[in-house]
Amino acid sequence: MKMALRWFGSGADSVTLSEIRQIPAVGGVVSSFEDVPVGQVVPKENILSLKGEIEAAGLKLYGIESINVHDAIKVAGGDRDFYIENYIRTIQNLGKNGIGLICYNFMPVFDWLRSELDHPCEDGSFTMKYESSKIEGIRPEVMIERMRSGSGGFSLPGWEPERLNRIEELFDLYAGIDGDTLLSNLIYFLKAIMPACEKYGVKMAIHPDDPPRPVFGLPRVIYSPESIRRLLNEVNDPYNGLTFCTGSLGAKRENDLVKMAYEFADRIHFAHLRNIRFTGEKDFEEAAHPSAVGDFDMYAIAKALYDGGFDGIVRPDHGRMIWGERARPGYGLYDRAMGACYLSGLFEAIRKGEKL
Ligand code: DNO
Repeated sequence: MKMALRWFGSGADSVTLSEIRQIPAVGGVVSSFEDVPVGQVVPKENILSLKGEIEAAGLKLYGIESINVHDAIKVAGGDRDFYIENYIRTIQNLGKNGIGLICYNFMPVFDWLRSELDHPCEDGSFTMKYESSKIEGIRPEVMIERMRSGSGGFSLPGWEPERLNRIEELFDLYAGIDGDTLLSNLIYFLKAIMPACEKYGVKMAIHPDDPPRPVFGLPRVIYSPESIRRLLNEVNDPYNGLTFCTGSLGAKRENDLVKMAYEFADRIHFAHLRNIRFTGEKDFEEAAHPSAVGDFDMYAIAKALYDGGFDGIVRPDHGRMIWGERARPGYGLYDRAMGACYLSGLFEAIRKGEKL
């Protein structure tokens, strides 16, 4: 197990590499190429410069989160093979330069969604909230209108804001794409890239859908043990793996995170370990990492990963804003640093406990 922090890159992150370097137990980061548009090949030069900057700070670049997948691939557009070819060239450039992990998602139109980013908590910290009534069941036209007028009720922290200008076009693209079609488009993509992943040693780790159910009429593809099992079996290659995001999968109460961690451990290449506190059947607030303050048993999840043979990268996930920090939603320094230490402690205890 290697402990990482997500770092968006100089200029794109309020947290610096030298701050990350001071967190005990964190040996590296996962990072991204925010200046390379989705669908384009990530040039070798960008990879070398990112890697060089991170290594100069005494850290390692453990992987890329994310190399986003172009919509043409997700909807099987006429030019999907062109974009798949570009993705393969990116895999080649990464692998040849020693980067062996890509986290990506196959969510239509949006990345993760929350209804509130800055909710004041009793203890003086601020956290993110998800209220299903503000997101699920809302018709796309209503949602688009609310987004444009800023009267939201929801926020898009993981999204490129310029996509708002093309939002109708994006929704039109996905009209008629149901869950099965989306899954077969994902399988087509994975089968096409697997030879390159094997050749260049790059593991693919799909991030589950967040929230794990349809939003604004858009289908989902990775949200339950059955859907994960199906994908892993359809493309039964060790390079086709999972980002085990406890907060995303665990927001569906039926998902037994401990069982899932154990069952999929050998195909989990990357783990996002965070905790949430349910405030309703589908509603939740993002909690700090320890089991004591949320609804997940983080020890049992870490133990299931360990016992199942997981040996990938772990990172703390969304942190609250504490001690007056202002940062990208979920991605400040302090709460994530505490999360990294807590999670490292769990893994150390589990590892050493075996020998006593
Ligand atoms: C949220 C993140 C996601 C994730 C992407 C992967 O905090 O986990 O934005 O990076 O879905 O493509």
